[in-house]
Amino acid sequence: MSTLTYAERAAVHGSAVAAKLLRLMEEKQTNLCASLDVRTTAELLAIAEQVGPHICLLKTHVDILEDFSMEGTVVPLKELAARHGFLIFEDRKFADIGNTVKLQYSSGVYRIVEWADITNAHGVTGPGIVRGLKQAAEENDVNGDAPRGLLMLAELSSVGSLAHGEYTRGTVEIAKSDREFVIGFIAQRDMGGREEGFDWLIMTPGVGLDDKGDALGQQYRTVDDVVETGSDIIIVGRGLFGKGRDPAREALRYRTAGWAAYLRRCGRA
Ligand code: 5BU
Repeated sequence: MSTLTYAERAAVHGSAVAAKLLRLMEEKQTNLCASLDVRTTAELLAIAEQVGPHICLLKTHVDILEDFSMEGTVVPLKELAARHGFLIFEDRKFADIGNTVKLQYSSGVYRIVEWADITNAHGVTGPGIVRGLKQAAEENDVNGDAPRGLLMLAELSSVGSLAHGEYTRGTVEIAKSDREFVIGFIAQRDMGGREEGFDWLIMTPGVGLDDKGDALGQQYRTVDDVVETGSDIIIVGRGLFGKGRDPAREALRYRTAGWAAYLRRCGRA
């Protein structure tokens, strides 16, 4: 795993969006990504406002929202992102042929490519998925001011996931097909690549300090555990806002734990 600081990595990173994210992590001193699976735009914006000062990234599943619209949801969310200084990650988990995912990314109700800095994809359909999504990202970025990055789904947090061994290795190979657009992985541990010149960001869901899991297969690991095994960004959802929790307080708690674990890994603690 990387023992460099986020600032050191930002300075030389080949992806504009990864460099931007690493820079703001260092500036804000946070490696926390808030995952807000809520049903209404009002809830999404209210929690985003509370956790905004503590996060580097906000992860959405916009298809859960009952009232999504570009004007009502995306515009205020982008305003919050600019004001608090965080990027947006739509956890779309694309999983189709290149031509189809290109359309899914750029069109329909959500037009994800227009507003999400980062999205993700499964490797199951092969490297065409990266090419299709990249084409949509390039066509959207006509002015050169909307860099986009893709995470490949190398591993999952849920019980009985089939994404391990050969599947994970194959997904890593697909990631190597595009050095600029693929910025890293959703994974539970480091995915290597540094000896070949890759500096992938590892983002890890399934993080919780108070619960072991849920009734539907989710499994939680601690902040220290995931950072020690190579996670660069911890993704926390219900740990922040579930069970009547106070999102601002919990975000500060996870952020403090995540930053301390990162400093220890870099030998700076
Ligand atoms: P939670 O409330 O912290 O359990 O939410 C976890 C989020 O991360 C949720 O949005 C999932 O879709 C997402 N997730 C996950 O939990 N595990 C995985 O392996 C992947 C995504 Br990939």
